Amino acid sequence: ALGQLRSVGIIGAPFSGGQPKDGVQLGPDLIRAAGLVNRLKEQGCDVKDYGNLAFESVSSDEPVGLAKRPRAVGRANQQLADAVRRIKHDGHTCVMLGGDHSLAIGSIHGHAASGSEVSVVWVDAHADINTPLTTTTGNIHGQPMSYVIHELHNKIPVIPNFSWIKPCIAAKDIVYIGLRDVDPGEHYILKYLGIKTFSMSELDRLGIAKVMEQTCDHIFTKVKKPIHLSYDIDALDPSVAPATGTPVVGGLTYREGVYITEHICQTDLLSAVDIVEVNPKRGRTEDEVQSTVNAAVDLVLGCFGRVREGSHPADYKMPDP
Ligand code: Z70
Ligand code: MN
Ligand code: MN
Ligand code: MN
Repeated sequence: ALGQLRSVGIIGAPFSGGQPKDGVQLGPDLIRAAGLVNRLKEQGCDVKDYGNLAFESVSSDEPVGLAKRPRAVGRANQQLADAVRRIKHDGHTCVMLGGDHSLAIGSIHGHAASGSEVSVVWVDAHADINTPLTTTTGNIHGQPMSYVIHELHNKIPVIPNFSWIKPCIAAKDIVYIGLRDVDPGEHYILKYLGIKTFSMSELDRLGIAKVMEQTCDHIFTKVKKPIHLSYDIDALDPSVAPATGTPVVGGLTYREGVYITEHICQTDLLSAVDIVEVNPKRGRTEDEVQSTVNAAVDLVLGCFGRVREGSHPADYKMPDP
């Protein structure tokens, strides 16, 4: 990682329509305010901040079936997909700051549209693979994977503002890490498609180092595709990242969470990252908000070469007395 020039393009997506709780749209500016851009530069990255997307409000957006706010979610993701495609075209590793996890639809779609096929490492307490027909909540942040997986295409009904979405990921090119709150329909889909999953139970059994080895073994079985890392902050334990819409006990430690990013960084195949579901309005204290935001920043830094052993520039000159 050290001394290697990494070019990062940041896009903010202040969108909350994939779930009901206010505040998650504040994530991008909060993560920037914690110093993300400068800290990336300090560790040797070239950084271009593309700013925040501006999402127009959708006047009439009644549910379609159970799916809530489908027109707003579809349109926001179309804008995001265009932005991610442009950032990839400009030659950067794309960092998408959400916003809720419905934004993975556009982020993955734009990433996949920019070039070759990609593999997805999904780090989350939740599988977010409900279809609009298996969902019990109607929240589209619990569904993004279902829209981008080839094998689920014939299970997806027509939804307004979703017709641009073409499935672009194969089930075999997906690995989940951190699962501990999976709906019955989602569990069926994961088994039915044979998707590789490391739930918190597997992580307890194997330890994070073996989980990451096996994650890479799985996604590198044939060709080495660029990696899309979609990181829901609620994968981390609520003691580390409490300011999120759906905290679930028994999550990743800070160290496990950062280790995932360090290992993915070392593959040199990281091509796009999502950091989603940071919601300052869900923190009960300022400390809870800061802990969550700092964790989000450290995950991004880990993606781009930060190592805990420390580092030094190649031309470091030891001072003589
Ligand atoms: C549930 C659903 C979810 C995040 C909640 C929950 C999904 N499976 N994702 N919080 N980040 O609504 O489909
Ligand atoms: Mn989640
Ligand atoms: Mn590996
Ligand atoms: Mn999620």
